[in-house]
Amino acid sequence: MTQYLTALWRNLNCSAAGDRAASSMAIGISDERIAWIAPQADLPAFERAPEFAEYDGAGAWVTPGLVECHTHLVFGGNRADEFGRRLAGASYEEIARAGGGIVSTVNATRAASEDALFAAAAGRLRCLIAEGVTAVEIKSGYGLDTQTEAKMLRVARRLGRELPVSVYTTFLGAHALPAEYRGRPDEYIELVCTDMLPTLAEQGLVDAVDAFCENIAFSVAQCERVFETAARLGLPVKLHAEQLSNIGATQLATRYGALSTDHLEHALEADVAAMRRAGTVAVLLPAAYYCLRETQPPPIDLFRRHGVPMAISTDCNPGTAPAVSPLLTMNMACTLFGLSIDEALLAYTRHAAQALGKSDLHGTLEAGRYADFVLWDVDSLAELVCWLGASPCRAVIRHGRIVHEAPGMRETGS
Ligand code: DI6
Ligand code: FE
Repeated sequence: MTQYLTALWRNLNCSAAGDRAASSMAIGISDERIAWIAPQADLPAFERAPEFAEYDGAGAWVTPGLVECHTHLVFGGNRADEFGRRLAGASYEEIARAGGGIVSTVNATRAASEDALFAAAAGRLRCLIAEGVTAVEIKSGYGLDTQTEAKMLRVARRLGRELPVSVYTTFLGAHALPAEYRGRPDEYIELVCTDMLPTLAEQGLVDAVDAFCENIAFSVAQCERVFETAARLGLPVKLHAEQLSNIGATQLATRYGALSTDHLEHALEADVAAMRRAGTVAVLLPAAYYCLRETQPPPIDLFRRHGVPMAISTDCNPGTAPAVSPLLTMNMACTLFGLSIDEALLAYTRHAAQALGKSDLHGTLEAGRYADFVLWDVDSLAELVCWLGASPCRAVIRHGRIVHEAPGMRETGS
């Protein structure tokens, strides 16, 4: 077995998320994957092999690499002015109906060059990586025409090539109605289904399909047309559902076997039961809830009772969640929604990978998964969640290589 080793990580208090047994473990890596996880006491036999490098984790805690399963990371401009308007009393809906909100980001995104979009998104993505993210989902949805949606998705793909993170793309053409289709939402949906989605899928730019099913966005019938198109193209679906009201979004998504439904503040028990039957993950986005000062949290107890896995993500976007901190977002999920520490850690690893349909690659420390993990300078995993504004991240390892190191990291050669 040792001839396959390229690196050995030892002195780790190894704990899969949710597993509180803190014993010293070592992780063997081969071909970018975890080859084995063994007690440190078993190491001497391996250590004699000449061909592997060794890295001393010096008692750090290790978790799987964090998985961001819901972001709108690529966009032009920013909407800091809306923050001020909301503080002065305007609601998200009012701002959206007055031509602000998503549509103003659409204008900025259409005007931005591909390089400018890349540079701005790369800065945000580096913040995520520095807090332990090794896989991220990135949605389109600020182009709302075929050309700009393609531009956004190409930028997302380029981020995955040039930064040390796995990128999964989601087409969100049905995010908002572009100004040129005002009063003609069905015609816009027709464009999405007959031109945009098939063209972008053909170009290999789409891993999954999302829509915004809400009174201020698209109806159940309109989202269903998008899902029918996705199904015809063999693409998995997910849905922005029950964020501001309940118009039957989750019921639609589960009929199409959605990977996830996201937000869910207004989900009812029948929705949660349908999610359980369909194997749909509940993606919680507490930063958006916080920024919009919502008052109705998602029904966490129903998810627990029905055994629906919960994931958490930043929802990083310029309007409702200008958030690039997974750790702060976990804290919000615990403080605002009442998740336990173990639930929050599982939500950012195993369940987030499940929400992307990528459990075979990400989200757990197991032989065969990518060697994606994070070393944390903490005494217990609770510390990951309890601090506000500090990152105890010591090192991020992706595909078996160190891709981010915090100052003070001690590396030993073999
Ligand atoms: N729900 C959200 O959380 C984001 N999009 C959506 O459909 C918000 C996007 C924005 O305000 O720019
Ligand atoms: Fe979103």
